[in-house]
Amino acid sequence: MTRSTLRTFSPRACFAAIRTFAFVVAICLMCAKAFAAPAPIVLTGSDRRPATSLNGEWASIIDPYFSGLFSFHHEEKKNGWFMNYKAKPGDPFPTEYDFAKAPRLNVPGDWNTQRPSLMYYEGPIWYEKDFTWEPKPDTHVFLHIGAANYHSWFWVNGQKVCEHEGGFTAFNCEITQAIHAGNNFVVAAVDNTRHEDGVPGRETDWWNYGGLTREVSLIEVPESFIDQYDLHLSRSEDGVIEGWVHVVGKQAGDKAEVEIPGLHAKATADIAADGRASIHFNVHGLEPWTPETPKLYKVLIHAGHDSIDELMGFRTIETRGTEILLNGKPIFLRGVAIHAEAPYRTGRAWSDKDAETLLGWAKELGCNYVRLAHYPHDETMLRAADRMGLLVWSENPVYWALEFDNPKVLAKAEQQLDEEINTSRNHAAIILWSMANETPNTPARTQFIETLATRARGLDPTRLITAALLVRAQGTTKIVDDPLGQALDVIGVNEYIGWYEGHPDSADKTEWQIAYQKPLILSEFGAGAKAGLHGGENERWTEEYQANVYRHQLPMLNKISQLRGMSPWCLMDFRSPNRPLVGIQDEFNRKGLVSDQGQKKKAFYVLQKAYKDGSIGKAE
Ligand code: GCB
Repeated sequence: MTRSTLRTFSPRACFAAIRTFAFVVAICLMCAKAFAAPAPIVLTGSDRRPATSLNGEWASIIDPYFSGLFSFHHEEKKNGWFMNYKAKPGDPFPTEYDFAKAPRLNVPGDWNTQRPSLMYYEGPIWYEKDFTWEPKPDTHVFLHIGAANYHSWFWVNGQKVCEHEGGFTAFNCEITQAIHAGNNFVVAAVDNTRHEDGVPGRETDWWNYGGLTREVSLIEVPESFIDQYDLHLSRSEDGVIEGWVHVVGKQAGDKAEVEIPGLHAKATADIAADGRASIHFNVHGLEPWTPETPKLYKVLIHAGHDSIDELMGFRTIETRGTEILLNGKPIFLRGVAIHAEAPYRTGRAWSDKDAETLLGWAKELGCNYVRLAHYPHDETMLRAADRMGLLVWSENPVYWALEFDNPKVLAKAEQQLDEEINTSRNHAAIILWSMANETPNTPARTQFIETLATRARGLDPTRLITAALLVRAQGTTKIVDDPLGQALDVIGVNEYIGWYEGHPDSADKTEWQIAYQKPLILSEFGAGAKAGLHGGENERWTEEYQANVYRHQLPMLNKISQLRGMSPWCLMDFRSPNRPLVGIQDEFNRKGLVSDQGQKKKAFYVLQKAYKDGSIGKAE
């Protein structure tokens, strides 16, 4: 042993080290206790349950210095200063804020488009709403949040009820112990700061809309309740619906029951010790869900005193070689990519009207499919897709470069993937779970996304796994050989020939070399155009240029023998801070086929013609 190691192990030093360690542990435990709150849960089909809406006006306080959240300077302000908004007699501090006098923000809604001073705001904003409540005996009450971008904390009557990270998935915080009869108040802190170790990370090509961007409500369920379920048409047995219903707090003798009155079919199953009841039953005369006939059935799910009245379609999706089979038949996915940007008013989309307008344009284009980029869209959009007959690619927000070697980042991506799948798994419209978009080809990235793909398959073996990959070029040949392709059922590929590289007619000379004998979806191509700007077909930003890019892309794509679908970028112009070109972009990505004000550009009609006359997608 050297002198210095001996010194390290002297009894005095040891004692000091133990004391420091104990002190650090104590501080950590205190912090953990102060910040601890039960993890939120997923409730499948929460929009089908009776709920008390908390939508509408909420009081708001802007907190750019995070003083309300993390002030360690004043003991009294620690850990959510603003949550104690009702000053108590004897409070050592004068109350320096008052939600009653604070300006209002609408929920649902991003804050950016509600107040000009908030357009560029990134940081926390505090929300508060009063409500009254009449509790029923033996129930659980959940605060349902459709989405809060990005990190959020919730208190009910001053008691912390949950914390959530991830801006595009729904979650439910149990508030049974915090809520009481009569007047109550809920306080939320929502922070849209971007982080290197976030999912997505610091850089995206869309506006970082903050706030309670989707609906908020109170959901009351019986003591024993159905939290999740999965019902789908079997791929291996004809005319069989299978899946499971999961019950929390099952009581002795409880059974789960699934009934489809329209098919005179009913299944009853025992609930196992883990709360899960396996469902498997024959149905006769089922009309499978297709884009042409998007038949939805009323499905009644019961367990104990709990019941959910669902509306579901049934179909199968699988691959065979390079084909995609919907209900056993090859299909070509005539699609378009869509951001959750609200038409006309801009901002984050959330309403039925937003969904119907966007998907209505997709139908008008002749689509049977949409890529809902680059994060999970809301239930409203998915319900509309079910109703309107549009197949869906649903996407986890693993976008561009993340900290792929950071296990915490993987955990965040996994959590969002779980929430996405567990929330949306009963939508007939969804056929593809996309793990990622345009991620750099590194071993850490490949391992990260393979882990996600395995997890997604474990959670839902009935759908196809995809990701939008980058391609590499050798002369005029585009090569798709990203090793991630091995983990996918369907290869997605983005390319911008004629926009970020070459000219529109460069597509004519382009050959494709694809390392995988799997179906391929051209998940993005496109070009920018300002609606109403006209000029020559080689003059950038004009509608003519964009239409020209589409005219040259389509024949090139038709030559890719394993092409089974496409979703050009994109349906509608959307806000992005990366697009500052004055007079043209004005902070909008202008690759939409429709402007944010609903003007259809020339390329819309080029694509519409190809989709409608069948000149693209001969595979069908
Ligand atoms: C891409 C991205 C998409 C961008 C688009 C563009 O490759 O996937 O998010 O918005 O390109 O317009 O550059």
